[in-house]
Amino acid sequence: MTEKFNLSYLDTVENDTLYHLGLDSSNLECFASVKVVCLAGSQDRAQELAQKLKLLIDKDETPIKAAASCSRGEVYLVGDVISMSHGMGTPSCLIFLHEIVKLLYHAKADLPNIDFVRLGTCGGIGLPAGSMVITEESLDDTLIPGFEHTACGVKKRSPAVACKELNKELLDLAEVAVLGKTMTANNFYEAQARLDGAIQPWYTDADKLAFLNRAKDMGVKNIEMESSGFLSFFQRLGLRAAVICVTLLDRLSTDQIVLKKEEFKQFTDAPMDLIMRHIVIRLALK
Ligand code: R2B
Ligand code: URA
Repeated sequence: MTEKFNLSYLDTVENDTLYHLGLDSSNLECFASVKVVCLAGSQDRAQELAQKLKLLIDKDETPIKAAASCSRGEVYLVGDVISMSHGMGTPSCLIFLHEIVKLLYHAKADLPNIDFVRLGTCGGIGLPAGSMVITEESLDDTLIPGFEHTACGVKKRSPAVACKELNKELLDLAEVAVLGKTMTANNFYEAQARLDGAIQPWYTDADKLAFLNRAKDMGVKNIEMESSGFLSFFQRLGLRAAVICVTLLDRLSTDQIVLKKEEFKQFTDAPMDLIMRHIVIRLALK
């Protein structure tokens, strides 16, 4: 279901407030030639990627400054690439998606030719920690495909399928990556069938494994908290979007993430390295 990108109804809004970005629709010319938007959950990773991009694109190592920053998230602009944070969970992510697409529209950027890529962390299902997963399609936390959202008091389900062309471009560049389905959960604990939350679960370890194995048999490779809303948002607009996540643990073995700082960095560097290789091609950099 594509509602197609048509934001001309926003032209009647005199000075459109992008509240969570701390901007409005004036003076956005610097974003007009954006070609790739990278989104990470945390501000730290968005900043780290921006700093790496500055070295890659501008050959400059001086500390990066945010183009937009408020307490909720940060946007960095490096050459024709945005690196920004979207917070944890689909509700937070969707706010930033609405506002970044509005920003790019007001900046007169070429939206149909922009790649929107989420770089995230996740739990793997039957994959060792440190595996890179590219999402083909997302399911909700009851294993129903797509994303259910409420609009004006009405619940609707939309498909959440990644852009096939963009996925192929990323897979061709990745040294090792798995393509598969992703389960998007509304919570890190019970919705991901963890047994170590603050509320004693009604389900047993056997129930948890039965659920995770059912997901595995359906082709689910990983579990995170934003991809279904993310992919369905861009699919509704008919824009190019993909999700690359690195697994921090194998959920068939454990619920707890116990990683050394260096391991976490090594794991989360992998999706950044992949998107940078993609950016070199998209921006025709040498
Ligand atoms: C992955 O990691 C976060 C939870 O720890 C969440 O944003 C996600 O999708
Ligand atoms: N993020 C999640 O949402 N789940 C995990 O298990 C790890 C990271």
